[in-house]
Amino acid sequence: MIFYDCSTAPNPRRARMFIAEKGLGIETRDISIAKGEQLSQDFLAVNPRGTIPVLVTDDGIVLAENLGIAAYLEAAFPEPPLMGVTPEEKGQVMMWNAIAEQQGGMPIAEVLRNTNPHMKGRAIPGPLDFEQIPELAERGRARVGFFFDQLEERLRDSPWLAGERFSLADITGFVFVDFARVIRTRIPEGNTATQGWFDRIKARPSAAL
Ligand SMILES: N[C@@H](CCC(=O)N[C@@H](CS)C(=O)NCC(=O)O)C(=O)O
Repeated sequence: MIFYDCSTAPNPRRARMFIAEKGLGIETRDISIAKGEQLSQDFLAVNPRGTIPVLVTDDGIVLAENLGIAAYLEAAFPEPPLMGVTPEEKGQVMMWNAIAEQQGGMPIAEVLRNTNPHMKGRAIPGPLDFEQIPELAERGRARVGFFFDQLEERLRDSPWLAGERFSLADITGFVFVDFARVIRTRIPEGNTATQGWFDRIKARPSAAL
């Protein structure tokens, strides 16, 4: 297998943590977004959508998208389970993963990509160029606040996002909470359940990679 990673970006970090939590060692190639390598002919030949992460299986199947990579690795290497064991857990993992991705990752990206001068004309990842829309950054900020509220409410009742077991949903939530620093946003003071959860994940070896 070959794993296409980018050390500076949040979505590849999610896959990198998942691979580490599975205890797998996979040949890794770093693609520098800063140098524009994701849009090079060589990389577009691997993933025409020009995004990272990508996992190429031993059979040459190309898996872009975190969820595709995670589902494949979970099926091929079931231990330790990271996507739930019982039907209830499996449902909750997918639900909280989607909440973290769509209500955490997306608004943070909306703020960053619509304000950062280096991302002018690159407001959306991928092969097409889109101009920045400042109003989206404003909307994104309000949505990030709501994301932190939702996390705190859930983590006051549950040790992990999907219940009693650490999962893919925690990896996704953790990576985006950490990435919020790029828009100068931290876990709000007083959100002690979220802070405790974050610190427990930060102490895991996979978070240091
Ligand atoms: N939904 C995709 C998102 C992948 C994605 O957007 N990756 C970003 C890095 S965080 C990227 O490839 N950016 C390339 C660019 O900005 O041109 C996934 O979960 O794998």
